[in-house]
Amino acid sequence: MNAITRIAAAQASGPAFPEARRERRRYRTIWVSDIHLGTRGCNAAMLIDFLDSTDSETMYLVGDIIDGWRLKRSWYWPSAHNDIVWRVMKRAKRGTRVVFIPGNHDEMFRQFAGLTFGGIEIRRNAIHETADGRRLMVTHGDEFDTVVMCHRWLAFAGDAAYELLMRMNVVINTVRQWFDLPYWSLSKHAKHKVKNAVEFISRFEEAVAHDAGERGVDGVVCGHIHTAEIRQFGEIVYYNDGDWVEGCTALVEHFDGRMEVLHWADEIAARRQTATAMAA
Ligand SMILES: [Mn+2]
Repeated sequence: MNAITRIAAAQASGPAFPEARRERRRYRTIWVSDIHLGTRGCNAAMLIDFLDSTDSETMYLVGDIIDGWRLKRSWYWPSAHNDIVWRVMKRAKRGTRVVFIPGNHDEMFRQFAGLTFGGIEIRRNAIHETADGRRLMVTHGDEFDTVVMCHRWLAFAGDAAYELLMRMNVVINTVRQWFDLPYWSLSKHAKHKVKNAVEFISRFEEAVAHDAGERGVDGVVCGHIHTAEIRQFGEIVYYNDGDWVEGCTALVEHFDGRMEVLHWADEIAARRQTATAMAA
């Protein structure tokens, strides 16, 4: 049985963790990507918290949602990962327009571009129109690896050192949780110290924005490099929604067209502080 069939079959059982009954913040649009379900690095609990705290008219899944590469090597599918798929499908059933743009790690879904499954539209790319009338190209971004010649992200992400970093990130945050400390991304901090990584990120952003300019859109939303950002390049705005392996971020559009990156670890920490203050 292949990954898609196995994941679909697992949906019949419903969620292991029931949805939290808290008031949800409403946005016009939500973008998330690079969740990497099927890997130990995925911060599933934090994403579940995000999904149970927010709602939107439209939700874009901007690729690398399910890590097919890793699942092919060995099957890893804990109930929390299943719950994320269940929650996304539930959103579609409740009326959110859900658009899935597969990335390089879930490229097995690219063959279904143009089709709709369980209310989820699968597209190769999309054009999103904001409330203030701007047209944004939505794409995963892996095709720009080859444009950025100096240092391929793939080479960096597939690196043994990077994998080790990801594992250490999980261990550190498990220990931090025991001591009730907020989430802290080791890899995110390490990456900013590596000159090659910083240079790659900056060149990638430039290449994506340049391409958007050629296509005549006002901006571009992508993922892939696990670095959330809102950056202006001349007339073009570059948006990256980040990831749920390192940064745990989402990009949102408010009802007036204003865009914002949400750092969910900070949101959880703020909520806890409020709860502690109210208890005192
Ligand atoms: Mn990718």
